[in-house]
Amino acid sequence: MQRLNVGMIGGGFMGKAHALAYAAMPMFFWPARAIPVRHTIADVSDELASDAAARLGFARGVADWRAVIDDPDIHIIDIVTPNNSHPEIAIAAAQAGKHVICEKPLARTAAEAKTMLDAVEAAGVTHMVAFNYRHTPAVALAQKIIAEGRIGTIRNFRGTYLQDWSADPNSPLSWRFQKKIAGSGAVGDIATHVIDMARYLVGEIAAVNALTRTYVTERPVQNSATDKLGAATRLSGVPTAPVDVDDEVMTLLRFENGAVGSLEATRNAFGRNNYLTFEIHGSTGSILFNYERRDELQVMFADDPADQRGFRTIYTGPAHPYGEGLWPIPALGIGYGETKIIECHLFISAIVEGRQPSPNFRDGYINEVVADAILHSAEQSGWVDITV
Ligand code: NAI
Ligand code: SOE
Repeated sequence: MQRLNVGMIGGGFMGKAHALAYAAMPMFFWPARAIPVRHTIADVSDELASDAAARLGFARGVADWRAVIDDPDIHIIDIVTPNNSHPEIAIAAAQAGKHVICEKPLARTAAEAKTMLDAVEAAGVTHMVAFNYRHTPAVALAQKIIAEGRIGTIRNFRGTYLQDWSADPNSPLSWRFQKKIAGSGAVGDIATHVIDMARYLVGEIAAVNALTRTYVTERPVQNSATDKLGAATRLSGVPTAPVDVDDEVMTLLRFENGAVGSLEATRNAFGRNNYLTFEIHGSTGSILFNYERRDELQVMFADDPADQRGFRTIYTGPAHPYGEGLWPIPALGIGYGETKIIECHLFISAIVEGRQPSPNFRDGYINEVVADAILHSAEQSGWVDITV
């Protein structure tokens, strides 16, 4: 069986998630189209790189990502670093003829994302952007139900992504609160996941009308470069510095196909953890999903008998998307890891078959165009058309 050597750049939260997926994917999707091999990992120092290699099962760790790109034995570059470094690494990887998977958001701005898209297209390599939530079986099932016309013409999409890890003002000024590294706040970090869902489920977005808010304007400065995500690492009695990104965004959406919608995303909603939801109303039914109950899809079909109308719960399992590779009975539990295992399966299959997976860098670029339009709309107060 073909083996594809992976060079991973970054050994933090997503390094762990992607490493798990490389190890586990062939156990789930067998026979695998190819076996991904955890070959080399880079981080910012020898110490961090060696630690990441030992922890995440890579054969070696190096302190310079360029050494990974220059290694002729490596077939895949996996970018799991903060957002500002995505373009330089992805473009170098494409120019070296490597297949590339890059975490979301693809870049800080649409202009940066376009340079990445141009580079992978010019090089003819396989590329993927890691918007993994669309691979949750219940979300893929929603997409199938919509594509089959079971809820008719889509009229309304209502999406949220609510978290509370940054609601505490003492949670540190990690890279996610610095525009020069992250690009934006909740918009780029989590609203882009909802944008990806909306495009996947409903279609292209034509215009947005948004507002943003920053509630915590100063945060304590942290020593480490890694983001430990909030309250778990509350700091007090240390110097503070300004936050220059949004904490929260709300926007109206107009879709090209005539549907309308809304999106809310915040990292400051006490009590909400990974509350990524959508409710979709069509002319003959409705669908409801909440990632915090990710085994379940709620559906309502208008042609049900009058005395049985109402939302019903489908528990995803072997009969549903990706069920052939996952667990043998419904409700054993789909986790975050499974979404990354499915993502890995789709990426490796696309490489072997010489085609592009979905979502790829073009999706990553379009999601950034919508994110930029949201930020622009919030600045000028009014509708902004999406021009790709
Ligand atoms: P993190 O802060 O946990 O880890 C980042 C790692 O990259 C650290 O080990 C850091 O030392 C290393 N690093 C930074 N610059 C580097 C460079 N130039 N060369 C090599 N290593 C470098 O960050 P996290 O949470 O893993 O985020 C990484 C990316 O993944 C971001 O783009 C983020 O938006 C995305 N992400 C996506 C998620 C999803 O659900 N798809 C979830 C969490 C993050
Ligand atoms: C923090 O908001 C974060 O880690 C995001 O960066 C991820 O994209 C999201 O999946 C989980 O939350």
